[in-house]
Amino acid sequence: MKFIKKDFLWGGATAAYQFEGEFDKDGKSMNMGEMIPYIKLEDRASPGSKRKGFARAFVEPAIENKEGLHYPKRFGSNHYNRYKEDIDLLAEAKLDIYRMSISWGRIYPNGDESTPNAKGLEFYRNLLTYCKQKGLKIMVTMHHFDTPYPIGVKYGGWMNKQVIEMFIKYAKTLMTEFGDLVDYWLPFNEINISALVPMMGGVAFLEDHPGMSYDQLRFQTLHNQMVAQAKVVQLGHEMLKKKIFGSMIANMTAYPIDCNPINIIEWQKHQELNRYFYYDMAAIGEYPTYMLKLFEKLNVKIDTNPEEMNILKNNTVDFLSFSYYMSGTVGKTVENASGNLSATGKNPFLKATEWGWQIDPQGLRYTLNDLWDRYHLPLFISENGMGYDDKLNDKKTVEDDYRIDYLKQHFLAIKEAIEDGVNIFGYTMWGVIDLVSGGTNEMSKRYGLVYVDYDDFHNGTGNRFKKKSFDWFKHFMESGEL
Ligand code: P53
Repeated sequence: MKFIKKDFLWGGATAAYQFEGEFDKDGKSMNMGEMIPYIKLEDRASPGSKRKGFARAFVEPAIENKEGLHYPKRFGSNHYNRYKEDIDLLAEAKLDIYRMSISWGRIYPNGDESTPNAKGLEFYRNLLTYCKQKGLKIMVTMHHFDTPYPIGVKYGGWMNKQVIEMFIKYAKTLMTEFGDLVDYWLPFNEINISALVPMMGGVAFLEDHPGMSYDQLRFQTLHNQMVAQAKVVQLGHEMLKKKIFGSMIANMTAYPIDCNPINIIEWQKHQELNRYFYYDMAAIGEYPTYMLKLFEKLNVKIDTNPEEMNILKNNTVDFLSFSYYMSGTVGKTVENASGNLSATGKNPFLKATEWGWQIDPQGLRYTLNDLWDRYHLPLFISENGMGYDDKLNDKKTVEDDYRIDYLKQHFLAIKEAIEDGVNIFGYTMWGVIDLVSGGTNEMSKRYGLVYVDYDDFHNGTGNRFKKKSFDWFKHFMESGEL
């Protein structure tokens, strides 16, 4: 590969609960995402309220079965049955690496079994072996927003310290069974989203904890997952003797809206709270002082002990990975920027996708430089891409020049960051084969190089069609030319 540098890994990413389907096959239990029905667009986001659209697919109460409702994540892209065809496509596009997740509920459906589900192990062994045969390197996410629902019901989810131990048992099984097949491990996808929306990340419900504040719930959930992550790193280093364990954070780069000093302070606090806190926990293994102060202010008391704090401190990650889709703006004078931890404002210099995600390749260069300077750990972009309501044309393809342009600009930004001196070793494009949207449950919010023939209600053949971006990506992989 002439572009960028030798050994840089280019690839694509998916997640089990958006891609596999067959939600109840071969002993698998359900997770929260699979109980959230499709919500009609008119009932969901309106322009400028993308946050509502995002929240609805996660915060909506779980409804196991209601007639007339469609549950998109139960069906995904039917990858469970079509995995060979999918991996063939990834190999044909010449990807170096495939990032996928393993569904906890296929391995330990209730969490507390003493032995793993053989059928679940068999599926992933076949899949991973097939990836290796096709020459792909593999990054596995152990938890991509899919804690088994039975753990939520019986144990109250991640508020319960027993769940940490159940997760470690699951992680140990994965590393024992697949340690020789997997190249990189991410214990948690977007661990910071757990703190924002604990019902999704961790199956933790306020109703189970009368009198508890939402802040207490979400920061305790996050703490327990951070401890679990550090324990996986500890165990993984012992078992596999390699530095292949990373964190994964939904990166929320924002700019100050202007040079008004009050806005700079507001922006600094926003970035501490929404970015640096999580990276610090994973890379340094300590709570930053501003978080301790915030906990005092919010009356949050983290249930922990010296042993846990030592585990956090002594088992920091080997590399930092993050998702990067967009940037935002922050300031006291920005409407929409306060009150909500993740909401950011508009930037007049940027264009946005239909879902209001502001496209900002230079923000990726900025983010890479910022993180490298701060942490001196190798970086990996584990998600990036453009959601678009692609239409299949008469020639059974999609002319997705907008996506090619998005990817090209972001690849150039990575190149610039490397020229700046940043140590980054790979990139996986999100939803490389179309899958159900995490945030909105739509099939029609598509990211892939490959179109999957399902609509929002899973009408369709499920057949795969290469988009124009597929050929573009393949050419890039073969020639190094953008
Ligand atoms: P969708 C919020 C903000 C940024 C990334 O998102 C996020 C989220 C939560 O959805 O999630 C990641 O499908 C996540 C994927 C998800 C992807 O971004 O809502 O790891 O599961 O599909 C894109 O457009």
